[in-house]
Amino acid sequence: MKRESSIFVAGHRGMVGSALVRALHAGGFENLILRDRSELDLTRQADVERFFATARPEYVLLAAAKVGGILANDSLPVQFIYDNLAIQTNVIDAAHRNGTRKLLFLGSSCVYPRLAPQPITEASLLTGPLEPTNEWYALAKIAGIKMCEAYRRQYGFNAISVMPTNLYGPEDNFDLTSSHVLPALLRKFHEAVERGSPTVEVWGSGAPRREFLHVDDLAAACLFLMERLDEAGWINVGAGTELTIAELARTLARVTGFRGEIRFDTSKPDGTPRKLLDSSRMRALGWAPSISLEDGVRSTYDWYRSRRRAGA
Ligand code: GFB
Repeated sequence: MKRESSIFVAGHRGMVGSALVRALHAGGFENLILRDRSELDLTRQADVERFFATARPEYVLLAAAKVGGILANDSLPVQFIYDNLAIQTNVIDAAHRNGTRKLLFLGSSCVYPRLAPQPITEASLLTGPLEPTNEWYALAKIAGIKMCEAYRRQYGFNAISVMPTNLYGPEDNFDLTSSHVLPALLRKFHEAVERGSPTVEVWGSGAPRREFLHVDDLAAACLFLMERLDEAGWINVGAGTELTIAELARTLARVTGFRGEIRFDTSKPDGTPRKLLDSSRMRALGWAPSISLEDGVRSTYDWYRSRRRAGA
């Protein structure tokens, strides 16, 4: 991508999209095309076609998606499969037909089988049953990966797919019913300290293991891949380390200053027992994350508190 290239960041108001915009601005890319949902509904095919025919972006970063934590995934199967299939189908096809030079599609580590050997290599895709709590989302994302492959194979369209591990950072969703675990627990501990509550409830057994990557590291990885990767397939982007949900809870309690009791609510689902990506392909290309979990959590907590102070 050149500094003056036109780049459409789909989903620029979300956590990943806004991190991509920050990284692009920092890299001197100023010709960004951004549309919020009121201007362009990406689930409407005719609207997407009209937009692409006029804007004709040279590059597309497809970060628009219906996303959420374990409970949202489990309770809104239609939104997770329909919205994601519609958004990615419309955008990938319109990009191809309107002269886009390269498109980056964002998948998720939950595309891999529930019991994939750990760490999970790219070759694990479609080798076993999915985790039931997020299979609707996973199926849509698998279809997105395969669409990128199909457009490359049939039309030579330069579409690449990136599989990030569990992400966190500024602009994350802190709503307790739809968020992922890290923002949910930051908020629960923060509010417990504020209210002087003696206990905080953590869903599940605390035993599942997860890998967390700061979204600014993912954004840097995406821009790196826009320069370095032009081939079929999909590539994992992870931090390389994992911890249990109980360990994560203790880390977040420390950062927020919560000294009370952490209780595990085993009536809530655990989800996949373990999800650690093998990111050796990324490492071999020369990319590595730079934000430790401790630093990333502290800066995300600072962001969350300033948001609250601003009344957002
Ligand atoms: O982050 P999370 O919702 O998603 O949950 P997944 C991770 C683990 O944290 C699960 C536990 O074992 C949860 O039971 N957990 C503990 C909590 N307390 C909480 C809480 O207060 N809120 C939440 N949300 N979890 C997601 C998929 O799976 O992974 C998405 O649902 C996406 O589709 C994402 O792929 C990367 O890691 O289980």
